[in-house]
Amino acid sequence: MPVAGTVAQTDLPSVIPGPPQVVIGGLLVVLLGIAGWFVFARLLRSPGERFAAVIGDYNEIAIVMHPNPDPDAMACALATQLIADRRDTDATIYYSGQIRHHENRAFETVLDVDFECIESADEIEENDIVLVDHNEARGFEGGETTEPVAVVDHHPGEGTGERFTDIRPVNGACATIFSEYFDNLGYETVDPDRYEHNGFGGDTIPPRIATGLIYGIQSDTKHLTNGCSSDEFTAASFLYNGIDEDKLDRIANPDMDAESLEVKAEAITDREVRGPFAISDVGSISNIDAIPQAADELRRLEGINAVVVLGDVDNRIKLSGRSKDDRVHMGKVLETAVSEVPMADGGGHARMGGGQIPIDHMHGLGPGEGLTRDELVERLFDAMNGEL
Ligand SMILES: [Mn+2]
Repeated sequence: MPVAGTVAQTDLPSVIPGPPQVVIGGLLVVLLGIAGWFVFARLLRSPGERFAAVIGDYNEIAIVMHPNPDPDAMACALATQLIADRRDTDATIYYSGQIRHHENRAFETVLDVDFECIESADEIEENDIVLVDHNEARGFEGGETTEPVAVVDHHPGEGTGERFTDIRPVNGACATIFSEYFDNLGYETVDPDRYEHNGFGGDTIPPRIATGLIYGIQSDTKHLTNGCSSDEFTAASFLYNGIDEDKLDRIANPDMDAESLEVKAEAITDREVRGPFAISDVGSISNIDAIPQAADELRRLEGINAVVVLGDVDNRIKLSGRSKDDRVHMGKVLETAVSEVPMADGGGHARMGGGQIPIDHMHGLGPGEGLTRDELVERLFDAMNGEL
């Protein structure tokens, strides 16, 4: 009997339908359900929400723009800084190279922004890096070994962020992507006049940032005429109310220094035209930006399909070429034309290119034959005609 009693006792839990098992089983189902829902909800989050969540995980981040940043890169850096600020993350913006071209400098001045210029990765104080408008860090010492935590870009490429990557080559500007992020996050634009009088809440986009983003889109898409998707128009419409027209005008049409205008005038007056091609030598100048600006202007002349402007700066001949003729690959033209001169370089894309020749080496160096200035012009014409 005692034996049977013992058996009965030990059997007891399994004989009576065990409430603990049911409860535990039920709890497991509920917990799994909640976990599943969380995973599902995370997957469903918009790119803007995921980007903001990643940024918000850090106390401080470095936002890195590509070398010689353009308005699109600058606008995206400002947008990232705003998202960081709203999550109490300190963000510093860095770039390498220079902020050149008068529109780029006007962007920096009119929007009153503060960027740190670096030459090496050691100068970046924060441990965690976000790349905007490019997907692989370059242009500064140690750039190649940088492993960013997040990457947002519209250029094709292999670069990725450790925790977040959003690369959309279909878009004409990276600022388009950031406009969508703001929309994702429920941010709203605010009329610049109202903003000045009433300040702003935590979900508004300051007009200077909306203005920067629209100019980023405009300048990367030739004012919405080139390389656009419908996303650029959606972004423009989203930003519209928050645009400060006065600031936008000052960025888009900055005052030009007298020398740039004079160089443009000289490039046009002294042009040498052969068929659809023009070359202009503007001589010695001090503002290096004036050469590409003059090339842009010369290319707009009726009947001219490809141009090269050359001028002397700092003991070098600088070349800037433009082409709207599919038969003239400007990068290759410049590369071929300067190939005879030691230490010279030339190259670029089909429609635009640049180059430089040390004036001392025009006469040749070592085995190099060198060439005269007139020969250089002849070589440029020959290259444009496909005769080199
Ligand atoms: Mn861009």
